[in-house]
Amino acid sequence: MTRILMTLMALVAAVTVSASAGTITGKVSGVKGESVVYVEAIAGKTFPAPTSKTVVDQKGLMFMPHVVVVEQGATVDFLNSDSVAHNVFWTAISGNKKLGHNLGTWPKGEKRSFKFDNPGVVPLLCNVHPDMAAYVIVAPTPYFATSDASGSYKIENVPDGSYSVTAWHEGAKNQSKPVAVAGEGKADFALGK
Ligand SMILES: [Cu+2]
Repeated sequence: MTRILMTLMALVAAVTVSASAGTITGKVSGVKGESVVYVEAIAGKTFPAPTSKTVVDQKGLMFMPHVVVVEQGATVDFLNSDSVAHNVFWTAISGNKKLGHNLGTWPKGEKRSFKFDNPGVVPLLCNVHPDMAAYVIVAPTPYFATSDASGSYKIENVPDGSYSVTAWHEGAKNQSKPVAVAGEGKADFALGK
């Protein structure tokens, strides 16, 4: 009995290990520069809030980085490294105006934090400097990646399964497609306005 149980446990462990080693790779074309690709919410699955902190700085009158992707529930620290005051606000998340928020305005060396509990696209603005803009993409799963400048991306540690995968690029229309992962999955996207 014990031996059977141990064999079963070893089998479960082996399956768990192989299931966590999958990847989704592909290319986003039709747009220039980096895109964000992420696995959409998975029915019946929730994920613990990530503990890693993400920083968006304001430096040289620009948000740095310009595009950042975080997992739902992540906290982003907004810094100000300039000698002028900056503000951070967004009017909506993925078009939902109820999720608009203004973090306020603060001077150099200070930071304000925000926990993004709702997935979607957060277009960051600064009401002191109308030219400043950036994006926080809040992915509903821990399975996301930023493409390189050529559009190639790789999402790692995706368990085997069937997913809806979305590609986002600034100024382009989102595209989602079904992807089956069995160790590997592939999805190419062609984005346009
Ligand atoms: Cu500013």
